[in-house]
Amino acid sequence: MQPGNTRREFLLLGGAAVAGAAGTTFAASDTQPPANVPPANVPPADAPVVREAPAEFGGFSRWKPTFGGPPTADHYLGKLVPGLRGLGLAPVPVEIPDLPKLPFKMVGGVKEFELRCTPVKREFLPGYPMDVWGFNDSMPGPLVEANQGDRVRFIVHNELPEPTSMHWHGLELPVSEDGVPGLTQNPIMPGKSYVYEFDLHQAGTFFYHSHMAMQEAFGMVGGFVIHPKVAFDPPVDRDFFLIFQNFHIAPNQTISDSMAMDWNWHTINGRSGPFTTPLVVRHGERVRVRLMNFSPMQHHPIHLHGHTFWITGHEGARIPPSAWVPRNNTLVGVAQATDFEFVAFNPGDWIFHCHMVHHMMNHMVQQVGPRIRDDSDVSDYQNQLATRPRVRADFTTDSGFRTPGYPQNMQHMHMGEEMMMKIMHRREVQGMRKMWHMGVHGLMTVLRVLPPELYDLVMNSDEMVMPGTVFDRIVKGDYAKDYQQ
Ligand SMILES: [Cu+2]
Repeated sequence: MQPGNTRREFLLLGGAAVAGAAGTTFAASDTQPPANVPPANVPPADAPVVREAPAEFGGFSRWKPTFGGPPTADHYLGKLVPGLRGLGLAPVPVEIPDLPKLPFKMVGGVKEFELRCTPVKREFLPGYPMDVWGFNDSMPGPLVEANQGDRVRFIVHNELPEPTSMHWHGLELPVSEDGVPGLTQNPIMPGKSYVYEFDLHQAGTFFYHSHMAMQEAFGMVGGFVIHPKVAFDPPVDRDFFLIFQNFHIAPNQTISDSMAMDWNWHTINGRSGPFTTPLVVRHGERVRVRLMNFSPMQHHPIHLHGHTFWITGHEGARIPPSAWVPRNNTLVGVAQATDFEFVAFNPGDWIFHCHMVHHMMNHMVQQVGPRIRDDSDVSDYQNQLATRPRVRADFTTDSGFRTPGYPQNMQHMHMGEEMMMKIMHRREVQGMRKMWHMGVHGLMTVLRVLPPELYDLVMNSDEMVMPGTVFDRIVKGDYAKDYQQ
């Protein structure tokens, strides 16, 4: 890789791409934005398209699907193509959709964090608040972001009705801080607190979790990123963290059956598709996704459409580039984390999902029969039918989809008002196709690769963006042609 002039050219090109806007078909709102909000960069529809010819890296273009290569080359499938940032800078902050970050304060040169182990009501889908356990009233818990070389202190308060213990997964720390009940410490009893303190000499994607098995199944986990002092080369422009989980929650229940072996509710950062918030990036950016699987029992083959990604790290450590593997689907096992990196060269709304078919649905139930124990028989069930009313199967008015079989038979995609508001009225989904949510369930989210002008329109402006307009602009507009000179 020759980062010198080439990288500077790219920075300029990035600026030129933002300035060289193409026409748009968006409907503008009637109201002017407030004085302190700059107007969106949307020129009239007949504005000329001005854009620099895309520079290429060894046959690979950041603006369109290209091979690069040969396979031994730095730029084969975009392998070492840098982001639009310069070399030698600090890493970009991690973005964790739908979850908070854990604040800290400096106390005597130590980064001090506080974690409360708490019951949590987490809305997996609008109208579906589930009873789970987590940290600081969040499930998964808040993201811990720290730097290589930090000394950290965690004050852990147990607000659960039973003992707990905290483990720092993957960290090379003194055994007294490792958080295994009995083996390395006494459990933290209800109402009590415990202090962990250690140095961080590693860098990478880690996590923290209760070391009580059933508590793990209830959701007690959070992400833990340790940044290197200088961003890894090639630098990424965007850095996301996603936590994949499974739960078994029977119809009309809100508590997960942690003894289950199959799982019917699936969440990314505590939400099920289509409530998962899309990852919105600019066309041409280099992107990292740190994907962690904290499902109790099941592994996830993770698939990204429209792009080839490189596996650049695991929860162990950064992988040397000579050992990176290009994939479009990779298996992430239980309690593993994998770092994906790719250049977002292909504009559009791309599904990013687990490929297990049972993980591409939600709240599935058995179609027939009660589950009975071998000391019981079906007459016990039949004698209690009055206490087990049939689930209402009204697809037109049941906004909550509280319906056996949903969504395998896809009877109706009607969404109630609350679900519609919370899913469709988010900045990140503006301009997607009107019925996009039909194809996004369970362990699915969306990667939106938007040309800079459309990115600013969606993410940074107060313009009204009509359903379908951004997608149409990419598919039918001039962008594809502009970038494929
Ligand atoms: Cu899966």
